[in-house]
Amino acid sequence: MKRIVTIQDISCVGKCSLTVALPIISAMGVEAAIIPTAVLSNHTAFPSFTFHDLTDQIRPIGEQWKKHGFDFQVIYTGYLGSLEQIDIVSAFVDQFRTADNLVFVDPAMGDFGKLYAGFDEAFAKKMGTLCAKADIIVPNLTEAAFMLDLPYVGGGYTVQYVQDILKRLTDLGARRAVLTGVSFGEEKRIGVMSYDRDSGAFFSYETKRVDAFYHGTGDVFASTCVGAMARGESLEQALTLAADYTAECIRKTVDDPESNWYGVNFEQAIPYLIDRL
Ligand code: PXL
Repeated sequence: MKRIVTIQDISCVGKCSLTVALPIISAMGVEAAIIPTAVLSNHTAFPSFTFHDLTDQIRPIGEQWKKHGFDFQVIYTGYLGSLEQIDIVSAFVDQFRTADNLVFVDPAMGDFGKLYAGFDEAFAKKMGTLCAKADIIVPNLTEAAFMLDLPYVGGGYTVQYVQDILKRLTDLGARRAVLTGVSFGEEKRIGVMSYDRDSGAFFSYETKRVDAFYHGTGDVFASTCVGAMARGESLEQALTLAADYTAECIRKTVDDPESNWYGVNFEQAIPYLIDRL
């Protein structure tokens, strides 16, 4: 059985990070090992939250795992809470990367041109150093702009513009970069575009845009993508499945009169995900 390790926070309410990654990766038939980097009462999009830092646990967990000889087909990092955490997670990547496993970094730190609560430009630059070590990175346009020190452009951009950002992202060091939440000309569609530095190839995939915004969709997307890749799918197949499943989660949420802004009804779309495997 394939095994992923995912390193990110656990927000106890408000479906994101580990509460999304664990069930999705498990449903895909892949083992999910975790390192929780912090425990929060709820994610930081709420007006207040508790935050208990677990930075001091990351190194000793890694040391135990080395002793026991655990290895991982994918190392997937998401939301991290401090500059120090980025350094420690970078060291973990150095320790656990092998010739054939995959380092997948979701630099989860912002949306709509703004960084999440508690982050600043120094944090975004530092996240760029973790992205440099990755095989695949999956920022949105906000995260890309902050890491590259470029102005945020939220819409009305050209394919050329997105391709240029993707090339600049791989210049940071990652072999392949994916931009999520990309929407060209026709605002009724939304999707992803990727660039492979080695082959020079671009790939893009779009779905019908649902006019609603919910928190945690980036984590649903990234978790599905790593699950599919651990199962041996190509990046392009994984991106297609992840985009389709995320869209299905959003549709389920829109259809639920009791849904919330702070998370998607990803659970109700799990049968769809399994059908697609
Ligand atoms: O979904 C990204 C995310 C993860 N973890 C925490 C967050 C957010 C987004 O706001 O606050 C704690």
